[in-house]
Amino acid sequence: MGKTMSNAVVAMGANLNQSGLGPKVTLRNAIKALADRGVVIRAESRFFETPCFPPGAGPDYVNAALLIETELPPAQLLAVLHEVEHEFGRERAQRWGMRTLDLDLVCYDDQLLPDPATFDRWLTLPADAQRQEAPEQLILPHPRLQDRAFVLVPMADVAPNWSHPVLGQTVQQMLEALPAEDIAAVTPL
Ligand code: PH2
Ligand code: MG
Ligand code: MG
Repeated sequence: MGKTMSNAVVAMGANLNQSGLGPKVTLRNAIKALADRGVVIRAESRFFETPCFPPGAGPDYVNAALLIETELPPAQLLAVLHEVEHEFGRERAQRWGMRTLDLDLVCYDDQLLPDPATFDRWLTLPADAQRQEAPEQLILPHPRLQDRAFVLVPMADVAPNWSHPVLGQTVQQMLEALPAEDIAAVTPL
């Protein structure tokens, strides 16, 4: 393994059927599609059923996480994720809308993108603004990962000791900071 290899976590989610196939099958097929494109999958989380966020916005999700190893820089890796989303019928319409497949790049080593000031603006964005605004650039780590049990619980399966470069907490520590009921609602399938 060359020193150019990086580790990244991809959060997977789906809450709509696609060509008659349910979210679980879609996630399974998407993992194969990523591997077919040369993405090296180091670890796969369990699959979880999770209540839709925001509550009432749609059916429950199936969520999972992958630890991957790659030579692709973040933007190119993201392009591969978008290709696979497209292959599985994803149409980008509505912020936080329902989706047949969502592949989010959650972290890439300990990189902070695009720069510390921009990251900080997204990290501290008030809740009402989060509903309105979606970043046009890739922000890493994902600015909401520390809030979401449906990201952290699967991530704890594959990268429990990854440490957030700004918050200084591991996945396990961020998870322990969430309300117990949020964690309990994320149920293994
Ligand atoms: N993804 C969203 C919006 N809401 N809710 C759950 N439970 N899981 C998700 O992956 C999810 C969501 C936007 O990508
Ligand atoms: Mg997404
Ligand atoms: Mg998402």
